[in-house]
Amino acid sequence: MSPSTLTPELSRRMDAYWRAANYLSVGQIYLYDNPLLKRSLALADVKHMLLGHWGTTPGQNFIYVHLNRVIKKYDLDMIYVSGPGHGGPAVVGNTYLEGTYSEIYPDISRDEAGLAKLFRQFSFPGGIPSHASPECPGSIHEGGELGYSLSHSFGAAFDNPGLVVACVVGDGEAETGPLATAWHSNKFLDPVTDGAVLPILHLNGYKIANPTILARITREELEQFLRGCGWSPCFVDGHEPALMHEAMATALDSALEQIARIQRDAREHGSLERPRWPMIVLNSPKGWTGPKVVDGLQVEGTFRSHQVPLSVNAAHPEHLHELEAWMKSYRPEELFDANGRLKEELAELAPAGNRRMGANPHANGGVLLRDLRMPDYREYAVDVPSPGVHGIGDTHVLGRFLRDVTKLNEDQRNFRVFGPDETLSNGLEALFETTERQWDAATAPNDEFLARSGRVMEMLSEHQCEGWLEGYLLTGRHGLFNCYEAFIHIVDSMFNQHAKWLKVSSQLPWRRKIASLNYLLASHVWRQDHNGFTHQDPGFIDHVVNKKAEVVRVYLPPDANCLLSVMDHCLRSRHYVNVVIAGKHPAPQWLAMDAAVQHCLEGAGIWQWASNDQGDEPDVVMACCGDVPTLETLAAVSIMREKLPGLKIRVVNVVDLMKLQPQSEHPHGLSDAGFDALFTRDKPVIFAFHGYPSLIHRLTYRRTNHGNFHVRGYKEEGTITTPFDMTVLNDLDRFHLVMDTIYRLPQTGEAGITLKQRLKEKLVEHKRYIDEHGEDMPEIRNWTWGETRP
Ligand SMILES: Cc1ncc(C[n+]2csc(CCOP(=O)(O)OP(=O)(O)O)c2C)c(N)n1
Repeated sequence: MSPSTLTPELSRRMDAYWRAANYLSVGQIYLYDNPLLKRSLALADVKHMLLGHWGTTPGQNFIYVHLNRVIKKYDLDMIYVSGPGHGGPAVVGNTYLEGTYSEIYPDISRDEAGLAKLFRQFSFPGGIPSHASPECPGSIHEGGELGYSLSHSFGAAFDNPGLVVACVVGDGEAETGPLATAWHSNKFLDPVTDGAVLPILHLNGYKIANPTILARITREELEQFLRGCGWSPCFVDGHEPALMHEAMATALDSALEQIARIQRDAREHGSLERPRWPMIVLNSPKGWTGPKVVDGLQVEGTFRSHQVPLSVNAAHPEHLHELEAWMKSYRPEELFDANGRLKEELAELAPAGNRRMGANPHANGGVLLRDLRMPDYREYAVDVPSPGVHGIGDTHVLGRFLRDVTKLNEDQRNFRVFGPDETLSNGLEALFETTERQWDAATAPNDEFLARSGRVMEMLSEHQCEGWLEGYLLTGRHGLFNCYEAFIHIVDSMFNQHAKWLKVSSQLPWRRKIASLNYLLASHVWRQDHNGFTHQDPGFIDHVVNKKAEVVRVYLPPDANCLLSVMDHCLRSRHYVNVVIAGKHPAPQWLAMDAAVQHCLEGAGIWQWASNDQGDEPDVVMACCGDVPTLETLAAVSIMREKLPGLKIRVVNVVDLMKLQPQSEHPHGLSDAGFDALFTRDKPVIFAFHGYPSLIHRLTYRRTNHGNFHVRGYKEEGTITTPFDMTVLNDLDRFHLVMDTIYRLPQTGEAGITLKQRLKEKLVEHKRYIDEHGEDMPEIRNWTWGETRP
């Protein structure tokens, strides 16, 4: 017989600790008072509304106590990610047992009074949510929306060579798309410079009302699946506590020794082989140790244990006794002293200080956050001697800046660029002058920019890019996600969850601010002419602006110098989600660097050089937001200034979209006076917008002049066509903008009518030309502001 991993004494104490955590979990779900059951349980001791999830909780408590043991044994720097974060009672209970909870929330003290508050606050008005929410120490992953635990864990492990991230993956969670792909994250982990992720697949067999797929395939299939994803799984099966403690302890020791060996081989012996990282499959009953049968139906080990297994209320008086018996089955008198404090022989099982998973600074990333070393973005400026000069493509200019951000922070190893195979395609090729794509799978001749270690992370999964970046940021580092604009929608929901995390965590004084989540959306709607309709969707910003104003920022720089200024700001900012939309195709440049800085500082402003209303009220405001709308607006203005010279035109460009919202709604919002000063109180505003027109109306509906806002933007017309035709199809082109203006300004009289007729003919000519030649008319392709400027 092989020697046991646990001595009987340690096994006994670990079991007691697990029972204590289970007791606290049941207490949180059920009890309003009487936390130590010092008197017989009465209905008045039970909460009126019973909310929470028991099913996953005992398994997570079991895992936690076992992780505590290995943290101490191997002196591990470990954090805990709870995939089924609805097991909130487990993480809250365990951080309470280890002491971190009371350190952060002294009111929840380690005594009977604290216990009563701990129980009462759970899923209770004014209390805490039932998930591993930001309020819970040690959490970087709320786990409310399932699917992201492994991605977050890998993000946390990148560039943290000493860290082990223990990641509990729900077997239901494992059915989600993001999680199913996340197993492959192991091909992106550098065993030398990154830490380790230890997945613990919690195979408790059920979701809310169904079995899980992974629990209902053969063991062989499951093992082959996990091995096929590159893992070395170790199975811990059963339900008998003593046997399970021993099996889990042995599995964990083995896993951690494998991790140490892999890291030693790579770090000390230079092994270049892709490691087969260990993982654990914990096959234990759902609702383990809870009520076995309720009202004649099996509960333990079934889906029925998912939430609250016993409904305790006046209608079910017998359930009250069952609850009491259930709680007493943990023998609380053996676990807590008369004052409600965990007995010392158990308390000492938890690690000390920052080794406690609730106190690990990686799980409060702002504590570890160091500023990026930033190059001076002005040095990357495009020379703009006069507005309208030719540009190479704005993101290509930005790429050089990002290259040097990467270079300057190479030693700090705290900056990465994430993207689904689009870093080159989005125009950021300069990055590869200084770094590579991190890739630990095989390489072949003709591969480009692949290396075991690199600052660029590319997997064709927007979910992984987003999840990795979030995990990276939440553990105190910086980064950028570059993506096609249309496909960023894939992570709409992940963005939601991150924005919610930022909102809640910003209200917790002990949680330090983290670096902002920066999106660079290149390859945008207007220049997806070669990919067509499927690639044309500017709606992500409509989605983003739903979130709390304190959290979200949206920037549409009209040219490269503005993009540099905006990105410099975003990379320095904290606790926001910044969305930056920029073009990669050659495009005119409007502002020299000083003017760009000033313009971005103001967020929205009058372009005097393009306007002719100097010192006067204009007849019309030509507003634009986004690079292509800016180009079309200026082209429209140049037509009008030539053909309708009497017209007083004001050009307003908006970089910071949130300037449009009232000050009361968004911290960036212009005051009403400031807004009126740009857009007037009563003149027509022809607004050319990058996205869906309704967004501008949504943001400005409270403004005095809103009734005169006429917005042109994407109206879901697109196909493979020429760049200019994209704008024509959506009535955003220069000709339509001029015609719109004439329509709103009857004073343009005969000249206006004649011009309108001419432009209609132009549109016909345009259509005929592109149909024949497959490209835009020379006068469109070659138009520049300078040449036609009156
Ligand atoms: C993306 C997503 N879809 C659906 C749900 C609703 N939901 C909550 S728990 C759950 C079942 C989870 O099963 P599993 O991951 O196995 O967790 P456990 O059984 O351990 O509770 C579901 C479907 C959710 N939270 N997130």
